[in-house]
Amino acid sequence: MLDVQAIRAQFPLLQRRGADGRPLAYLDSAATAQKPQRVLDALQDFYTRYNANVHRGIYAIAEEATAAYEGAREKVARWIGADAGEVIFTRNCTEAINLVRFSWGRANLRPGDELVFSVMEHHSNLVPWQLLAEETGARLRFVDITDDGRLDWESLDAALTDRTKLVAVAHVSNVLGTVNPIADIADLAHSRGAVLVVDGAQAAPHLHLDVRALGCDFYAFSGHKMFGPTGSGVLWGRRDLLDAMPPFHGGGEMIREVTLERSTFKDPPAKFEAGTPNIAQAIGLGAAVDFMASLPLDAVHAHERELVGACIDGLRAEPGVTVYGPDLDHRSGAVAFSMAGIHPHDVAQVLDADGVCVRAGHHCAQPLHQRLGVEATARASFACYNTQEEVGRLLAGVRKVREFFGDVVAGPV
Ligand code: 7TS
Repeated sequence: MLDVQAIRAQFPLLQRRGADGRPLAYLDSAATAQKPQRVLDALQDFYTRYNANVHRGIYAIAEEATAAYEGAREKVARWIGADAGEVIFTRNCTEAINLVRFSWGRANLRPGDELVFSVMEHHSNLVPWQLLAEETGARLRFVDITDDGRLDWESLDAALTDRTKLVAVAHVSNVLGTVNPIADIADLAHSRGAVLVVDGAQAAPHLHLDVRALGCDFYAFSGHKMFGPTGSGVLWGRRDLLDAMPPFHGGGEMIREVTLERSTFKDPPAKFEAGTPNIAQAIGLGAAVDFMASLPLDAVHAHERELVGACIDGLRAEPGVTVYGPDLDHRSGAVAFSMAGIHPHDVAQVLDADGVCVRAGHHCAQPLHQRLGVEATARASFACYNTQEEVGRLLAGVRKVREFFGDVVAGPV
């Protein structure tokens, strides 16, 4: 059994109380996770004890800063089963995906090549590929989902041709919660000669990743969703691909030698980290990895599964509520739902009055909402620190929403 109270005690924000005196029920970790004390301490420690730029100073605190920054890279690398030289620090998942777009994409795509992504993608794993297609003359092809919110395998198979150069897919959907079978997708993509980019933003907070077992070529995620600071993100890439790619940004710290006419570049990851990086944030992300490594992850998974299961069952039992996404065996921490005739913003607002934080809107997945036939949904998302009591507060809030709006809205059920 997971000691959830002991986990909660590590998160100062979870001690905050709402207007009614009860603690906040924070059910929006898919947007950003709360931060444990050890991450806050790591930031404070850096700024108060050894704030200096990295990779240049030869005085003591500069060396300490460099060691902590590179130490964080090694922690992340170990956590995802990679070598530190393959781990590039970025600002967030979005920047990590755009790094692939600019560095790999522009060097490897020709007119007539094809890019494949699914309708369940977050805009961060969709808009960059639209822009890349415009920039290179490549074409876009799309993978549909099944009606229960899983990747449609036949549609994926049909979308892949001998012109496919890149397949982009989320490991876990931020709306449907669907966990996609990355290793199988990698096999299929590779059999057609394509590289696979995985958007791991919603997987990294829940799973102990092993990028080699997943078999993908690039894996992108955000630090702030896995208990780290904002401004921290990661792109993992296969070493041979990174070696062959041109730089992302040009500037200081990524060069070997510069003349007025031209420059040569360092090896990865330095080649992709121009300028002063987000040093504190990377160190904070290292502390977030320490936090995750301190958890009994099997118990965390079981706990999160129980929360999601109770949430889905409870919502489905409410008249007029539709829950999106697959069954419990194929999903992770996000549960999107709608209430007949009631706008999700109204749902979120009534819940907020009871100190329950959920997100409402299209969750940066407009094509997915078009596919689902709704403009917007409300979404509860869970992390290791959430409790059944909070699920109960969500369900009570949903009942209150229905009582409040039920009489005034004559919408379709
Ligand atoms: N990919 C997925 C699957 C996401 O859920 C998000 C953020 C991103 C990429 C982008 O992450 P960023 O850190 O670069 O912004 N998702 C959400 C969400 O669901 N609600 O707020 C942000």
